[in-house]
Amino acid sequence: MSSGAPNAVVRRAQRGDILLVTIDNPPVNALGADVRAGLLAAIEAADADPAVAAVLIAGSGRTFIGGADIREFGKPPLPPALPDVCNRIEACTKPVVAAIHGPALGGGLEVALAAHYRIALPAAKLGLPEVQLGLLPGAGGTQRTPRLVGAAAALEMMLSGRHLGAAEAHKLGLIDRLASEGDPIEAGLAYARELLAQGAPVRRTRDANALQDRAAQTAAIEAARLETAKKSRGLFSPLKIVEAVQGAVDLPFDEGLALERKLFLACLDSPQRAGLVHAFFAEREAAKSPETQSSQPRPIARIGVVGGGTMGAGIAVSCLDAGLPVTMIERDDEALARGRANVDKVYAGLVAKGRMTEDARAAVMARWNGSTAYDALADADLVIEAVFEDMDVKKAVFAQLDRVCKPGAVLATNTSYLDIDALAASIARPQDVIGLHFFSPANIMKLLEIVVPAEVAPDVVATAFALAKKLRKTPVRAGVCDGFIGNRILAVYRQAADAMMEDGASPYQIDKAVRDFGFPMGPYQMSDLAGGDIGWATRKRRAPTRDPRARYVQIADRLCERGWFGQKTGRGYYLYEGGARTGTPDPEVDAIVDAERERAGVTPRSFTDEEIMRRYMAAMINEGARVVAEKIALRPLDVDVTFVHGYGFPRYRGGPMKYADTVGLPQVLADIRAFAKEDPLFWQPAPLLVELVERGADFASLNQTK
Ligand code: 3H9
Repeated sequence: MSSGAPNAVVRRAQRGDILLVTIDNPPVNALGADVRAGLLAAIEAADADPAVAAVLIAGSGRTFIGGADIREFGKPPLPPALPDVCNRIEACTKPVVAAIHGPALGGGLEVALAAHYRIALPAAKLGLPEVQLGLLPGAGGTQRTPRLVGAAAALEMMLSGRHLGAAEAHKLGLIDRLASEGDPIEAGLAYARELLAQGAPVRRTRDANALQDRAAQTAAIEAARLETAKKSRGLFSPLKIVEAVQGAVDLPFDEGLALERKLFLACLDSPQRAGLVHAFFAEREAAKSPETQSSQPRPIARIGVVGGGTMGAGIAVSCLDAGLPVTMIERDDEALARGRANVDKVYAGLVAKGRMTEDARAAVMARWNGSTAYDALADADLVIEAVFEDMDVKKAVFAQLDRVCKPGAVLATNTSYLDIDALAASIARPQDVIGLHFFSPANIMKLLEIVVPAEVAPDVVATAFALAKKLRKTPVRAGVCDGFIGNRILAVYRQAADAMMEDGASPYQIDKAVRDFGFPMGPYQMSDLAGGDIGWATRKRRAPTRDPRARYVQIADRLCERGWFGQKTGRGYYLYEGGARTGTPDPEVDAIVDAERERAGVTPRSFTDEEIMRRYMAAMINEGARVVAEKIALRPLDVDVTFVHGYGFPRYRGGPMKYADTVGLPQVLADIRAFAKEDPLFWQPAPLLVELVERGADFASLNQTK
């Protein structure tokens, strides 16, 4: 695209003496090469044309500009570069106005900041979310924002990545004018005319003076540096953001821009950027399934939840938060009162912290209904069963649902492991039965595994995805198997961890290695948090079908036999004295581990943290490959999204399958083959992994993402 001509994605229209420049690049007006060229050309044309007195930049559709085109990152750069485009906009000799009516994010806000005046409509959302992609604002954002709003506010925006509403942005000084609801272009034109009538000058953000009080700016930067070093452990770009803002305070504008460019390129090259961008696209791809493409969801206005325990209550809160009315079923009045209390306690906590008003709590609780009679679910559009994890108990619930629910109601089970095909086959309407696997606490955790049994109707699957969207969950489509995507893979890498524990690594060393890798907690802390009894029940259930040749580490059973289930019992792998939430290592556990090693005839050896992670990740990746090959996960990216959102996998590494690609599949396979020398049964390479290595391919090749 030559930079002299208008193009299809940047339209120009003369409105009196104002040149209206509209970006029309669906879906979000991202600043791809054509848009950049079009903007540059428009500004040059405006400068050269005596008939133009001012320029108005606007976005078509719902978005002003969603930022740089994320798909271009990691590819050879295409001119013109966005910083140059922004500088050219700022250098324009005629007033340039930006009319912001929707998201103006990242490079989108940077374009607006390069304009001389900004007007925003009520739906505007302004933010610099680059940090969430492992980047920093790289088109002048780190230099212009502090000059406009001061270092503290600029750092807060850039380090949190949060979106500011129009009113807040106005208060902060990020925009000059708030417009009321209406046509953004008309509002922008009126503002531009007003400016012209006043003889308003070209006003460049590079000359703005919010950084004058140097001592205050430096103090704000120091505070941010300390806070970031603590809070953003392991992350690359946040400290670079602080450094760039330091440059804004210390350096002349052009030198600050050069520093920003250098730091931006370092971020762009980092594996964290690749991991985070992968996660961004993966979660959007995962939210699509063959069924959402082919069918329309059924309407969902009323929700039923069977069971008011931890899961049932969490699910109810999640639905209530989304504005849906919920009817909860429990077996007797006492259990129902407990269920209601479990729900109410969440809101009471918010009120106590000042995050919710009493009135708002009352309004939410007014949407909650309870009953001990299933007939109360007669008009529910979707019912989620969250009772005890036992097939007979669940079948009994489903028999009741079959009896009372209206035709077409979606009947969902929140099982973590059980065979949903068998559950569906136990009633007369298997086409309406689906799995909705929430993660605890269900009102907080983002992941929702949508488990698709063989007989389910496609529009029921589409309805489950629509529900996930309403609940602001991150959905992943999973097939039926023991544990679906997440828990099935978890069971395998837990076995790898247990084997290392028996072979000589302490549970505390393993947890630390896993935390240092970027997980918020290690597998034994996680077990203590979830309750060791849950895994114990699963192991007992699986015992009859376990391969008798398979290694079975019994340490967890020894703890459970003592009633040490973790936090809730005051001890598990760790000690939780006086109700503490953070455990301390327990010498008695060390003694039990020693005794088990002896019983198993193992001579303990030492492990480096690196070896621990190699084994841990190899087990996760190998089982991930099986899950993909069996179509339990549609693509490797579905495994990645599951682990990032449900299992604390560090987002900046993209997910286990992305991580495997980063390490290189030949390396992962070589590790597995080396480990197989000790335990060939456990460390059998997944055929898909072998095949990909033989073809010289990677997991990304199976993702078909853009
Ligand atoms: C940056 O700007 C760097 C600069 O500082 C420096 C450069 C030198 N690019 O989320 P949705 C796609 S970094 C390409 O479902 P919504 C998305 O994949 C960037 N594609 O919609 C999806 O595609 P598909 C800083 C993008 O209405 C479709 O658009 N900006 C981009 O719920 C719809 O997306 C950001 O980080 C993009 N920038 O939300 C903002 N953005 O239909 C990232 C979206 O094929 N974007 N797509 O699946 C967002 O936060 C949301 O997309 C937005 C709309 C709020 C804009």
